[in-house]
Amino acid sequence: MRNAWALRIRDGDARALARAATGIENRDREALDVLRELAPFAGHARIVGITGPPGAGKSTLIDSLAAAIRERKKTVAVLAVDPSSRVTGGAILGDRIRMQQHHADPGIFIRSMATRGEAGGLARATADVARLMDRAGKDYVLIETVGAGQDEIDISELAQITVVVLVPGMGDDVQVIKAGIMEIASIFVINKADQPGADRVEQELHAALGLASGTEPPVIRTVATEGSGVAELLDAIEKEEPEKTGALRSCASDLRAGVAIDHLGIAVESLATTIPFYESLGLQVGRRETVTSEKVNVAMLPAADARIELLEPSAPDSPISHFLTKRGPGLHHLALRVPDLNAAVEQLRTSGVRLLNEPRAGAGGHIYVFVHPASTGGVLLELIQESK
Ligand SMILES: Nc1nc2c(ncn2[C@@H]2O[C@H](COP(=O)(O)OP(=O)(O)OP(=O)(O)O)[C@@H](O)[C@H]2O)c(=O)[nH]1
Ligand SMILES: [Mg+2]
Repeated sequence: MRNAWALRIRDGDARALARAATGIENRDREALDVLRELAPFAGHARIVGITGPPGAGKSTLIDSLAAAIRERKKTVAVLAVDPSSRVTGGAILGDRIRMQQHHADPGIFIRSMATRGEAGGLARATADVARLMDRAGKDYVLIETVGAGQDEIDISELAQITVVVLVPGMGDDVQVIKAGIMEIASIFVINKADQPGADRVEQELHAALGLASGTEPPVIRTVATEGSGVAELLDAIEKEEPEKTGALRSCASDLRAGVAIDHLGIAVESLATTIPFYESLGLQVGRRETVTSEKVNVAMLPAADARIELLEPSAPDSPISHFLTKRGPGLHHLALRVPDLNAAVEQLRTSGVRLLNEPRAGAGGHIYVFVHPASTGGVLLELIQESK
């Protein structure tokens, strides 16, 4: 590590860490470089999302949980996410006051994050700050978000373990929540168990879970204001097998450094009938070729920095013929250009992602690898080494 700022963070300098977090929220180049510099340390922390309806006691619970973590001599970062839609000032202020008792403790890092205006900006900043905390060496990263409907940030995308907080009096709301966040819960908490109706909500929950298949996640009752049940919650979190995908996501920011869309591959029955449509939009065929090894005729139509790649089978046993038979014409693959293909491949492998081939040279001599659609949201993904 050559970056002095990054070195200070690894030395446990809390101010250097806080400054990096702010820089990352502001998409400051130097701070993002620090994040990349720390990449070798990725994957240490347990990233725990705490989600649930407004006022469920998430902040109070996190406060107690942080204290319990510190008692076990572990370090923790707390990120509270406040989408602009619900920033009244009160929530963040309340959290600050509550958290003040921890402020003297360098083992706890606390940050409230509000939206930066840009769509998806909060999610991205939160993810990167969480990665920073992981790479800085924190043992736990706790992220508070409001779930159920207000999906400014999809916590399950980021967290390895997702704790869904329910409260008495939710009644049929449990059924409603089921549609959204039931699936992502690794652990359920019934907070405010000191209030009437805890039994009822637990029954509703079990009924809802009973309808779903698979093993039931643990259900833990807490009274966050008194800290009861919190040790059990921490035990459950420690026992959970962190999702593998989390590790991949913790690296996404490095991959993103220079990632660009290279092209979109579209499988077509006939180039001759498809090309005129794209030409009518003002695109022009830049290159045509037949790739004999893949049995495909290719037409490349440059569009700004990327290209549209039309793929027509050149033989009945072409992979594109199979695709057309199975799925019909349409998006065949997405190709992304990455700055360091070998590093990307290594990270994907460590994360258990399915690669379809060893990196190899394709048309035009570029090196590429295919990633199975199961890992990418359903589309075949081609990763291409950016030419130096
Ligand atoms: N009786 C009781 N009250 C609780 C409990 N946990 C939290 N509260 C209270 O519930 C209120 C809301 O708590 P918060 O921790 O701010 O809830 P939150 O889910 O973080 O709220 P938002 O961030 O605004 O969505 C506060 O007045 C807490 O003191 C509990 O276990 N029992
Ligand atoms: Mg809160």
